[in-house]
Amino acid sequence: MREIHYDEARVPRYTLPDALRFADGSPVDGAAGWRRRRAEILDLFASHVYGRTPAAASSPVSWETVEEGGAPDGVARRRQVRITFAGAGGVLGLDLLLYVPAGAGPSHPVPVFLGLNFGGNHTVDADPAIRLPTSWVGGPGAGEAHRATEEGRGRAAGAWPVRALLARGYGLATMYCGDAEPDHAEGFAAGIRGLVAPDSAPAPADAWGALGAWAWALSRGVDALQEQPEVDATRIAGMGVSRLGKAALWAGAQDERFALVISACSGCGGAALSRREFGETVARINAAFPHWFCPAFRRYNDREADLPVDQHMLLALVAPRPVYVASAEEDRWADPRGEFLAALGADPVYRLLGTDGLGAAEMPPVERPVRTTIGHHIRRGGHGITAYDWDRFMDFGDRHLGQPAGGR
Ligand code: GTR
Repeated sequence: MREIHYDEARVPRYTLPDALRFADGSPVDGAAGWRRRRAEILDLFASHVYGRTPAAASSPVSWETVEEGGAPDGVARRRQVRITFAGAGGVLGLDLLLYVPAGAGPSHPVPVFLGLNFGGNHTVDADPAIRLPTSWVGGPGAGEAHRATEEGRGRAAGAWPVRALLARGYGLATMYCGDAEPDHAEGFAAGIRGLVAPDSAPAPADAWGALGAWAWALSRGVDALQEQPEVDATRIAGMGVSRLGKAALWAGAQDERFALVISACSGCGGAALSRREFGETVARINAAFPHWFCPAFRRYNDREADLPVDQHMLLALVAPRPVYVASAEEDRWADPRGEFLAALGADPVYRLLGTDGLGAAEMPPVERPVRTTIGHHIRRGGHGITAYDWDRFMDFGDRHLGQPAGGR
């Protein structure tokens, strides 16, 4: 495996595949041509990177409100919805936690940020009414039993500014990624992938991976949000950080019901260009996380130049809907420059579709956000998500989804 490095001088010369040329070399002409090229690119990502989302995974899905109440501090309403998928191999439950401002209702539906969380909905806020996940959990405090505990309440609150979102008129919806698939190499058996195809070993080259399963969960979240009278389902922003930012981009690429898509520090297999080979590489990610991508993606270990796509094309699949790429200065593993260059690489598609694309030709200085239809910032600090990131995401939401009434 090629050595990992952080040296611009060692970035190879590369040519990105042209998003605006069909596989046969002919140029894409206008918006109608882009629809056809879009389908081609979507298929390439399914065949070579994330795997195909099986049609059998789209239904039947049902929803049930399992808990409702006022929270937090009386400024909002909380609702917990159990999303149930019944497949050939059994039943899978996803718990959606929704907060909306107290004034939201059928005559005043609000835009919502929807994102998966890493440790369970109860980690997002100390609110004692949040249900603990019953699925496998990893990370600190999970113990050998891998079960969520009371101690985990609010542990990830720093990554989820619930009150700030509500104060600006937004709702927040979140689900635990492990409900859809526990994040470890054997997790598929307990998740949607195992449920849909219980006996499909060995997996075909284009079989979906965990990122596909998490993207699927985000779309099931949209299904459920469409049923909530306080939610404006035409204004759902799909978001995620790191591996869940990769999943958010893949969800937003496939599912055009996401009005806006945000990734933070999503790096390799997310917003960063694979061909730069800077920081985390294809070979390294496939070795460390063999369950994330489809088996075919391994063909590109140390052979990034052979990929029929690169990640600028994933961002382009969101076009003309607004997409935001957030990076962090010290997060070199995720290659911030490669993330910016992917945003720049998506620009011609956004412009073809009549938007203002990315309003920067060079990588902007730290904490100078770009708010055109392709949004971007690089903030101080390291890997993760901060209040600074969220403030910029809300600014971007105000600009592109329309400032929520009741917001500032
Ligand atoms: C890292 C992984 C990255 C990123 C990150 C995360 O270990 O190499 O691709 O996804 O995890 O999810 O925090």
